[in-house]
Amino acid sequence: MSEKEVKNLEEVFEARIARDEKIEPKDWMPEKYRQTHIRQMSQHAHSEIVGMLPEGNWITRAPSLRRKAALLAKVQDEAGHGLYLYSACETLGISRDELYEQLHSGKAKYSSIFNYPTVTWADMGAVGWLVDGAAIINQVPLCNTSFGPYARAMVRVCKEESFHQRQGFEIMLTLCRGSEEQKAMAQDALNRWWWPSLMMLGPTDAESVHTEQSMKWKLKRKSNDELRQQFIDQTVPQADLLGITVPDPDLKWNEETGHYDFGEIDWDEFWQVVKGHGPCNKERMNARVNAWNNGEWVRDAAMAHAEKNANKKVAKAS
Ligand code: FAQ
Repeated sequence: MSEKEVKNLEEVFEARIARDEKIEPKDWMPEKYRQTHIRQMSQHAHSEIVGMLPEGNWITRAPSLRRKAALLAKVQDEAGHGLYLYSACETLGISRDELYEQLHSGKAKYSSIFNYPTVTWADMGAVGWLVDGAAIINQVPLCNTSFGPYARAMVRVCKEESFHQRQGFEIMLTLCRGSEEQKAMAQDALNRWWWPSLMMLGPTDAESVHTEQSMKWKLKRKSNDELRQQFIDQTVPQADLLGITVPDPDLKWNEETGHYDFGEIDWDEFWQVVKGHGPCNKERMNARVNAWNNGEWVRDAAMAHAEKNANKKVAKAS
């Protein structure tokens, strides 16, 4: 293709983005747009799949049948989200095997938040309330993102995340209305999950290398700092309602800006976790790699079965 032809295609593409038209897999797109989407969508898919581990840890120890059923359903939903996202990613010409390989080799990232341990039952409340709460704030704008398959996957994901957030909040509410020990457990979970939840929304806008381009392509509709402020403004009144305290002495309502001011985030901790040195990074990766290796015979059997059926159909037809 000549330079002029590429330039024309780029102009048509930019005009479609400007008109808020969805870009579909078979449409022409700049190579960088394709790669950026593979990066973000696959990291998102990996996060959903790795995100099943901290909660999976509590399925056998849920305090009642009702809690166990809800937790099982939530973890299953997360598997579903990973699958929609991997499928949406595959429409961009990368295979599922390549995506897994990127995760298992450490080439692709997944969300920092899932490298923290879930040590008490209250963590199931805090993860639903705070982690799913932050995830929804990040993902609602993605329902309107420019790449069609990602936007459509996000519509269903957001509906389910919204249920997850409410079930988490309800666990916290039950604990906060319970005994002194239960309320202390809820407070302890908030203390441990608050700052990692703020970090989960990504580095500050000044440090974010991808935001500017992703906003131009309407992949991102809001910046990391905007989403973080929205999360804080929405969540602090919920903590007040629960009667527990956000672990930030600098947190203060600002009449002038109409937002909460908040304290310094420990970005060193964030980058340490992103680089693989968080409390559970090794455990999480080992769990995923072992699941892949131990599942080899299942994949082989499924392929052999599919091949046998296909051969049978060919034999019948001839
Ligand atoms: N953890 O320039 P930016 C969930 C990396 S799903 C690790 O700001 P961008 C559901 C970033 O990749 C949670 N790495 O990047 C659930 C980049 O590195 P790279 C996941 C992070 O893409 C709930 C570098 O830092 N959600 O929770 C993180 O413009 C409960 C520079 O950053 C999504 O993936 C981080 N937190 O903005 C499941 C949503 N933040 O790639 C189970 C979609 C940044 O150049 C239980 N993703 N980095 O090597 C996004 O919205 C964006 O990708 C951001 C980052 C906002 C995460």
